[in-house]
Amino acid sequence: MQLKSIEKLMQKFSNRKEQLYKQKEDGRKVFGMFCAYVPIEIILAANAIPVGLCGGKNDTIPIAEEDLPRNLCPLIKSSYGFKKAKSCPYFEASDIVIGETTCEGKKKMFELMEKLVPMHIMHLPHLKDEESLKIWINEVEKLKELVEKETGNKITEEKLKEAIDKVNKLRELFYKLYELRKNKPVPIKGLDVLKIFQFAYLLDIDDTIEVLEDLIKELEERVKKGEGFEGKRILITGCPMVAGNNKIVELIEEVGGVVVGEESCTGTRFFENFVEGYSIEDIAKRYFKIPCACRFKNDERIENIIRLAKELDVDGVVYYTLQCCHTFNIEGSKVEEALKEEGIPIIRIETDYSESDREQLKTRLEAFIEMI
Ligand code: BJ8
Repeated sequence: MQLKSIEKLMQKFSNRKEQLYKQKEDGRKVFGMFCAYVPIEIILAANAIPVGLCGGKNDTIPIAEEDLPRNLCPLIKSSYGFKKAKSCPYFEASDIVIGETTCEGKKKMFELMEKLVPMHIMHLPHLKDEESLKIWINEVEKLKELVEKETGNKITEEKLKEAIDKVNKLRELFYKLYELRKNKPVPIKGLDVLKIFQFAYLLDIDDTIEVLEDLIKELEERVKKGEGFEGKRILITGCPMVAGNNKIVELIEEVGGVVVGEESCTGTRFFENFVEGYSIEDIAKRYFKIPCACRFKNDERIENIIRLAKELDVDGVVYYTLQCCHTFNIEGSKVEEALKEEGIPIIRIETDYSESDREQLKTRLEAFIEMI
């Protein structure tokens, strides 16, 4: 029961490298990014291209460990390894890379990475008060200046409005997708949705919008016919699962679960909240709200998880942490406590990009799914 829109997504992804290099030849600048906090509206408004660079593969970790400690988050090592090995076409296409002060590991890795590629670091304050918001608005202003300088293109009010409307449209489509996933049976598997989020960081935004529009129509048809997937309904929450890292979703769906939602940067943190207005300040305010565990006192995230679990009517929550990701790991205790109070079953999983724990994780997830 493969969806035509997912086939189209895969097709677009396989053509993306060629398309990106062609866009570069045509004079468009490429901005690499490591985080959902980078406001892509600014990049698009200067006719430049944003691409996500977070690494999701184990292969590049050994070369990264020549410079980085072994006990470090695999996402950080994989990303650094891709640059060091020059093996990622998106990295190699990037004219400049935007980093940000989110977690300790990424921040310090950027200090090494800036020897390999031109970088610009955005200061994301970890507090959520008014003073911090001012700092962040200023950071977004600075990004605008940098993007204008790098591209030689002025970000006019009109261009900014166009970009804001486009990214909001993308968000609206993701909201619709989440609405459709409330249905029983759920019309789409979690693994297909994960691919959409992963590729949304890499594809041309117009292509992602096209795929999502087709997908919504296909899913509406499925819902009308009562078609879809049965199984224990699971919400995943935690670290992002970037391209190459599908292990947990694959396992959940192998053992009788079906992922119906993701509270993650390859999930709701990517699209929730519209930019409400057309100024730099409006853009900054939307991104400032992203509830990443690297922020101090992140109760909105816990509220979101409970809300999503109820809205999507899940049977259980899989809390997923990458090894050595202290922020998400520690916040997991608060999430676990809050979910237990609500009577929502939760399992906490910590893993890396290797396959060595696959069988062990499968056994634990199988037991969890049987129990809920
Ligand atoms: S907004 S989640 S994309 S920082 S998993 S590298 S936090 S040690 S990726 Fe993230 Fe931005 Fe937050 Fe989203 Fe560090 Fe944790 Fe590794 Fe992480």
